[in-house]
Amino acid sequence: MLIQPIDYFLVVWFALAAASTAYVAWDQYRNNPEPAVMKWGFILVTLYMGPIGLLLYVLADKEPRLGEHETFIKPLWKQGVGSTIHCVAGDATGIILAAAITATLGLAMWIDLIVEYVTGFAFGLFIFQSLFMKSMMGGTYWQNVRNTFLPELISMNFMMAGMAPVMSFLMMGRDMRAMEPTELLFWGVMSLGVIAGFATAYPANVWMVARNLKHGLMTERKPGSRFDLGVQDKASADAQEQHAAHGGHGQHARRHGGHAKAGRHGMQSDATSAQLAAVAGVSTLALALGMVAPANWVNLRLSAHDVGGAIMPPGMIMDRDTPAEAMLDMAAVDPRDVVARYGLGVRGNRELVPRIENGVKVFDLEAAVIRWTILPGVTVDAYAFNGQVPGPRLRFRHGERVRINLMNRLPESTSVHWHGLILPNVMDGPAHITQEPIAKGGLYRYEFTAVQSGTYFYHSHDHVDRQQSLGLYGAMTIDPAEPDPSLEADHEYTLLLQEWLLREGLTYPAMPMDGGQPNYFTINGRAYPATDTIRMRVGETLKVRFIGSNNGFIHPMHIHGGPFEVVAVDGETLRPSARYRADTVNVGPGQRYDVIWTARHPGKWLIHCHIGHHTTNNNMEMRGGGGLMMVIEVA
Ligand SMILES: [Cu+2]
Repeated sequence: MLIQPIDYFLVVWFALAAASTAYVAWDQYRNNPEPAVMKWGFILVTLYMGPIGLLLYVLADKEPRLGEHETFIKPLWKQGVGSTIHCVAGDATGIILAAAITATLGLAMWIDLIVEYVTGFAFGLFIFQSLFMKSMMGGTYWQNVRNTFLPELISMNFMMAGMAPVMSFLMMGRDMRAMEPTELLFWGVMSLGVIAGFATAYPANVWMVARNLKHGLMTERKPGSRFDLGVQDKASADAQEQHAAHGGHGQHARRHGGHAKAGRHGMQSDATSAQLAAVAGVSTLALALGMVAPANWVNLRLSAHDVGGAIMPPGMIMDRDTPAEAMLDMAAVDPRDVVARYGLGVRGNRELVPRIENGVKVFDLEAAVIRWTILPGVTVDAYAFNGQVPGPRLRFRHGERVRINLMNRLPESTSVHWHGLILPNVMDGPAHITQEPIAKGGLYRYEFTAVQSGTYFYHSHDHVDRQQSLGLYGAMTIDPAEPDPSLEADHEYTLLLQEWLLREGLTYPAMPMDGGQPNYFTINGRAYPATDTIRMRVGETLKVRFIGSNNGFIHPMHIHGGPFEVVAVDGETLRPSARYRADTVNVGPGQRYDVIWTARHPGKWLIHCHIGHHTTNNNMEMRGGGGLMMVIEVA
């Protein structure tokens, strides 16, 4: 699925690559007089390098006019291209196949790289060089293996020196979909890797062609074939010329059906042992650098099974020691897990009507991934109970028996904690402490009797910093057995707070750490100006239940228009003598404050967090503010 701009770019890229490859294949077989192994080399490399492969083909290899191939391909830079194409076709095919297989098997990145190198080298040497070239080079298969070993080693070393860092940094980068062969991004990284590998292998290939260590481009006009010019003398003359142009490699003999002698097949290299040792040595150093250096910055011990598919927030510190679990904790919600989408018409914190079964109030909760609208045109991918953020408000009375069935439809395990309640330990909820986490697709039944009253809430207690930050929480209002008139008001509003981190269309759990800082803030799942407006009249009272469902930040919640009276803290009703007046309460994670505010004068009075950044939407004010802000309109 296309979830990032890069995905659209890649669709276009691979469409161009397919078109380029089709053209090169068609043109090679229809118009270009060269051996099949080179035709295949260009076809494969164009598949991997897209339009760049096509460019190389047209500029260096495609016969410009009938009968000119022999002279056209003579320049050294073109011979170098041919030699590199030949190497890359074999090596890259091996590397890409190995990468797809090792990723599917879930091997660690560092093992991937070694397997890729060995497979690429083997593919290049045993298949592309020795097997396919044998018919042209003559000699036995093993003679070919021996003779091509050193040039193949040098070329492969440089190629992998360019390709390995591209794979390491991009696969273990921010968007680790690049580790999954089922994702377009994986193939995009392979494409870019091959292009980098081609560039790093090219200079050595030019040198090797110049020194007659490797073949460059060749012309083949088999008598009677469509490429036979029918002018034997001219062809022979061209062949001789071509033969001389790069030291000769048995082409002349081949055309006449003969075979060159075993050994160097007429290629007499003038490279000295010292030169060969120097180039091979530097190629090995480059290889080691390309394979090992990225391990300074990225954790190459991880595999596609560990972190494949995770997309990390910009600015998160990821180093060579960052474990997979830390990455998964902060990863974006996968938009493909979204099961339902809700607009501004759907509210959170709606009271859930229970069923009564044998005198027990039964609530059904289902956790799933939804797309939730926090502002006009701004949506988050949330973990939500019953398709709303916050989850539904559970209301029951002191003394009642309550059962909550929790169905887990999240892509990960979960559990629920009933914050502040006195209940049997096994019903308390912390995963791995009092219960096994509820697996994906699992159902768990919580049951207890309410022995308290006041403002409480429930929230996820499995990977809390991720799940609660993504929206897994809801209010619990427990009414006292006997109503207390001093705690009642004309209006009541329950207010649950949350921070969000939304970037480039992806939602990450907001956390007080690098890369996790929030840029959106909501009251009951909406950011101002999309928050509710409370309407009341002068002289009326408003009871606000502040709930610290936010789990990484403290919000000093302030009401304009004069002080309120704090009547309950953390669900505990304060004795009348302990109640106090204030105009701001610090609502920290887990805390609750019940306050009663009186409308003294008509007008628009604000409830808002007193941290300025928390009353902005992505650092912008809209209609006087944003985020944790709402209006009390007093008539
Ligand atoms: Cu705040």
